[in-house]
Order: sequence, then C-alpha cells, then structure tokens
Amino acid sequence: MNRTAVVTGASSGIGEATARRLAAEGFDVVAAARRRDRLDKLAAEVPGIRAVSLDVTSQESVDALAASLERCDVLVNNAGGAIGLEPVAAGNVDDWQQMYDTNVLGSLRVTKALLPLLVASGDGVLVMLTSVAGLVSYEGGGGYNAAKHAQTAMTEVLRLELCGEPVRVVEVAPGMVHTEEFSLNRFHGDSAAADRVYQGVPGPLTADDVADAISWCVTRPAHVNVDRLVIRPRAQAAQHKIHRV
Ligand code: 8X3
Repeated sequence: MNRTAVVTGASSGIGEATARRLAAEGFDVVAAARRRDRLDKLAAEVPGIRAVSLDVTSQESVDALAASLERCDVLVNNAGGAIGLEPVAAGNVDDWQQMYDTNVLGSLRVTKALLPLLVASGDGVLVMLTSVAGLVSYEGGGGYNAAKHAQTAMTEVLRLELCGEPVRVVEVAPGMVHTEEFSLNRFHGDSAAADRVYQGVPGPLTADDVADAISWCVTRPAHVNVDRLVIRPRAQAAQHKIHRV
C-alpha cells in the first residue's frame, strides 16, 4: 500500500495544488474539504486522489474522516483562511470566531484524530499551513493575525511534545499568494477589492509554488525536520514592503 497523504481544504487553491503535487510524488492522496463536487472532479481527473467530505469545524465530520483511513503518513492541515480586514475597533466577533474555529480548532481536531496513524506510520509528517500573518501583525489583520499566531504557537508546541516520536512537524508560512479565493473570501466576495491586493505586483506566488515547497518538505529524509519554511514572492521583501509596477 502506498504512503497516504491527507490534505484538508483540498477543493481549491493551495490545498488542491498540494493534493495534485503529492499524487504526482506517488502518494495516495485523500483530498478532504466541504465542497464535494469540486473534490469529485479532482479525483476523477487525477489518478491517486480520493475525495472525502470534511468540515473541519465538525467533530463528527473529522471522526468520519479518521474512520475512513487505513493509514496516514502525511497530514497537511491547510483548511482555513481570512475573513475581513476591519480594524480591531470594528472587529466582527463572528468573523474572528470563524477564523479561530477553522484555522486553529480545525487543525486541532484533525491533528488529534490522525496523530495515532501518523505515529503508527513510523515516519509521519504533519504540515501546518500557517502564514506570514502568524509571524508579523499588520493593520486590519487583527482576527487573522490572532488566529495564525495561535496556529503557529500550536505548531511549535506540537513539535516539542512529539520530540522522540516518529513524526515531523513542519510549518509552511506563505506570504502573498494569488489564489482564486483567498482574497475574495477576505473581502466578503468583493472581487475588485480582492484583485487590488495583487495589482501591479510582478509575480505573486501561485498555489503551485506553495505546493512545491510543501512537497519538498515532506520528501526530505526522515531525520530532516524543516521546522518553518517562510515563502514569499521576490516582490514582497516584508509584510509592508511590496514592489508594484
Ligand atoms: C496570507 C498572507 O500577507 O495576506 O496568509 O497575511 S497575508
């Protein structure tokens, strides 16, 4: 039986690109997300990908994912995202709660459920898709910064707690990535505002660039733990330093 990789949030963007990339690397990939129609298309198109419905905010759904697996060698906790860019003074509690529930508690639910399989694999790799927003704060980032900082902290704690177990804990923290939906969700569906984020930026990262980085991390020899990989476009030297033409 091939090594199995589970990718959450695999119906679009970085998750979908990672599912495709890990399948190309020879993994049996479980592509998990809420939008089953998109997953089914992906599974029909790419040999080695299996679709599983998953809502990371539901314990029942996460338990069903775990029950459907015979093995899990790689887990990519990718499901999550940003909602809103309001200043803290105008922060929407529901949006903040949702960001915490998907990015942080979603990762917790899936990690808890699949950790026994990762340990049993003898060489498990757990990848947390965080963000530079988990390392640096910025105006309007409040809820997302808080959630991503929490996810980063949780990743660091997990690596300490699993020291001695056969599981690597890898954090991949991307900067500006132009995907179909990330900014659109952040701006509540306002596509003009979403597009402005990338306007004039020569070469924002693509989902494939991040999938490539994830794939590199998980295909290192078993004794090599890439603790944190920060990946940005050349045009983004820092959170507030973006070159536009
Ligand atoms: C996305 C990167 O810079 O929009 O996670 O926070 S940023």
